[in-house]
Amino acid sequence: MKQCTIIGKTNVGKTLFLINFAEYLGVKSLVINYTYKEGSEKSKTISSKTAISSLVDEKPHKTLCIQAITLNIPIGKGKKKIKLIDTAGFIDGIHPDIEVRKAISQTLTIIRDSDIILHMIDAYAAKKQDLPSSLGEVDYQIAQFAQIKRGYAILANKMDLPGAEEGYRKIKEEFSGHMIIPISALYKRGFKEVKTFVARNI
Ligand SMILES: Nc1nc2c(ncn2[C@@H]2O[C@H](COP(=O)(O)OP(=O)(O)OP(=O)(O)O)[C@@H](O)[C@H]2O)c(=O)[nH]1
Ligand SMILES: [Mg+2]
Repeated sequence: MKQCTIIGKTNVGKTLFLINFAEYLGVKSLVINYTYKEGSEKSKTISSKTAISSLVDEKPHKTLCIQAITLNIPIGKGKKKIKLIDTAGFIDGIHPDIEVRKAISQTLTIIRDSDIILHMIDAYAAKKQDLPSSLGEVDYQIAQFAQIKRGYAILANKMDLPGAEEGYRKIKEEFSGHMIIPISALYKRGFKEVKTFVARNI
């Protein structure tokens, strides 16, 4: 099964996207496979509402392990299964907490095995400084190494927030030449375009 991995800085909206994108594709209860840093695995079935309240947070570094779901992507008249993977978010520089550092290194290992990389950037924070999700050095590094993958796209998230349009313009300037899809993980906007991109690359 092809792997599609969501990466990006902490707090940009990766986990909310995973949950709401699954719901958009008709998944009512989510079977989430957790892979922990030390290698153990666990599977849990939860509703999207419960998933949002327990896995999404306004505080950074909520996700500290790999969280994967299997999705059916409609292609022509048929469907193709993919593994959609949510990861621990990056920061610029080195995090003081070893658990966060370990989680980030787990994210790095999974990128190698991925067929599609969805690099999420917070469009609302793109023109702001000092937010955990502000556009930063790590985003330029991701764009550098991830573009060797055929299926690499930037998702400019939080387009529902005031000022995000400006941030989106900045993202387009900074990452010209890359595929950039404006979305709102909260309101499920831009999801059709993401679905088309994924379908084209599996
Ligand atoms: N307004 C708005 N808020 C969003 C959107 N997407 C995510 N958020 C909010 O942003 C915060 C972070 O969302 P998460 O999905 O936990 O972010 P994450 O990238 O998984 O963060 P880590 O797990 O720390 O890497 C939460 O308060 C979300 O409700 C969006 O499209 N619009
Ligand atoms: Mg998360």
